[in-house]
Amino acid sequence: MEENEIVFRFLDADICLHPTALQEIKNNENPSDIVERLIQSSDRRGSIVTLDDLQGMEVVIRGSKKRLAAEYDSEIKLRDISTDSPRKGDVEGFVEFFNSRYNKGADVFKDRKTLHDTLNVEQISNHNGNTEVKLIGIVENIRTSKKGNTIISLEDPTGVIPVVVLKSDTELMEEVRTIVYDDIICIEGTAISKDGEIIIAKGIHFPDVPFNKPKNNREEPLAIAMISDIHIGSYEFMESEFMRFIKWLNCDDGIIKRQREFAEKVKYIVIAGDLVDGVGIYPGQIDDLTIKDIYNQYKRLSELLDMIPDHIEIIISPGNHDATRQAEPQPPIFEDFAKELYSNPRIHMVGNPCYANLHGINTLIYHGRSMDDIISKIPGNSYTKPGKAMLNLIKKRQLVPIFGEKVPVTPSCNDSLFIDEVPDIFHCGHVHTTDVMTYRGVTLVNSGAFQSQTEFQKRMNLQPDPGKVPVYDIATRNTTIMHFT
Ligand code: D5M
Ligand code: FE
Ligand code: ZN
Repeated sequence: MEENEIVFRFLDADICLHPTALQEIKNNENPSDIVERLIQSSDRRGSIVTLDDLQGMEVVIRGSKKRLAAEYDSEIKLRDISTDSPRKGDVEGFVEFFNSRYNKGADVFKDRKTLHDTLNVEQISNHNGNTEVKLIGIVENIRTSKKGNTIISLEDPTGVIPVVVLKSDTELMEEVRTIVYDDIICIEGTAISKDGEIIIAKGIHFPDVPFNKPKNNREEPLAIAMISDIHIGSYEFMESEFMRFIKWLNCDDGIIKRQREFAEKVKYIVIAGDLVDGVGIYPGQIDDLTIKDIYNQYKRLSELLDMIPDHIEIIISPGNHDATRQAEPQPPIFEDFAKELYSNPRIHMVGNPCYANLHGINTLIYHGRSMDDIISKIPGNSYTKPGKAMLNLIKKRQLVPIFGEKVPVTPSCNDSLFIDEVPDIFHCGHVHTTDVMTYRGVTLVNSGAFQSQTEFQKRMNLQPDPGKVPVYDIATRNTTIMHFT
């Protein structure tokens, strides 16, 4: 039945149709049946038939072919960090890497009006008497003095200078606890010449994100669903919960209207690593696997993703369980292991980290391995609230602030793990707990997992929070956590 026919049939019956109701009827498998049922079901003369009227008659739920998000073409722009810069693993590579980290941090600080007038270590060392100064540097060392003050050795390309944070300055001491080696910070304080130069700190700044980040004003009724840590192949992979997620995306029978309307908006699924459990990731893993072959793990993943409606685009970034280089930035999952994924045009294989601009929403995807170090080294962080650890990362503008601990890093002449674009969404996984928070217009999302507690996590006393999916509504910029347990 053509659109015109539907409209005229209703007009003949003296009934108006709301355009959204018209769309639903048009897309239904049997439009003429619905039209006649609607006209005959009650006296609607002189009234307007809306989408709610159709819902009331259970017309839309079954047989509707087209979904809201299917009406929109995708808009995807990818910036894959892993292909940004060439590898250089020697000493020279590390020097260039830290120079680049310094320059990127300094650029962010110098963008701020209040931090235009910074000096360098050499200029500060050449002054006389006490002077108020601002200095940008990399933390070379932090120690506590005999009197209980904290001494930070701050380095820039011209030298190193000790910065003293007085024990009595409790507010500043609180900030100091979040500083780690190799952080780039800006110090405000008084430079004093006394047996060599020192700075008494009065303020400490991280590069941070600006207060006045421009708001995105896209209004399309679309959404981005974020998942991670599926761990296919593991005994603990929660297949039935994952199937519930897929059913929801398919708007299957049995879901309530509000949930169905939300599912219809999903245009993108972003997966932030650990798609499969892998093989040989930790000692004895083979006993924890239902699928013991990594090729078959990715094959099963492909079968499951094939059940997701075709109009949804899927962005796949790897984690530490995936088949790719372990050092970060990680290239995409190697093609040889996941041929089915590569041959699917609506699946986009990217590295870790990666910026994915989805309908104007700039999404920074990072698996989140560095959170293990943040949680163990910076007081006040925990596995139950990964949003706080992510807040640390975004304030430092660093995906891997701590070197030489759990996260192997490939140095390059460009510190590609510096967060040089302020994203709309910062999406991590890895810790297997779900968390959503906003900070100065950036939505921080940890997408939990689809794996229940493993023996390893039990021993480590890690309590996962699986089976939940944060979904970001592009028009409202709100994130809703959907439960599939
Ligand atoms: O990581 C799943 C969870 O286990 C995550 O919360 C981090 C934690 N984890 C992983 N490896 C370690 C080590 N070596 N020590 C402490 N905690 C760890 P996944 O990447 O899925 O294995
Ligand atoms: Fe994981
Ligand atoms: Zn992981």
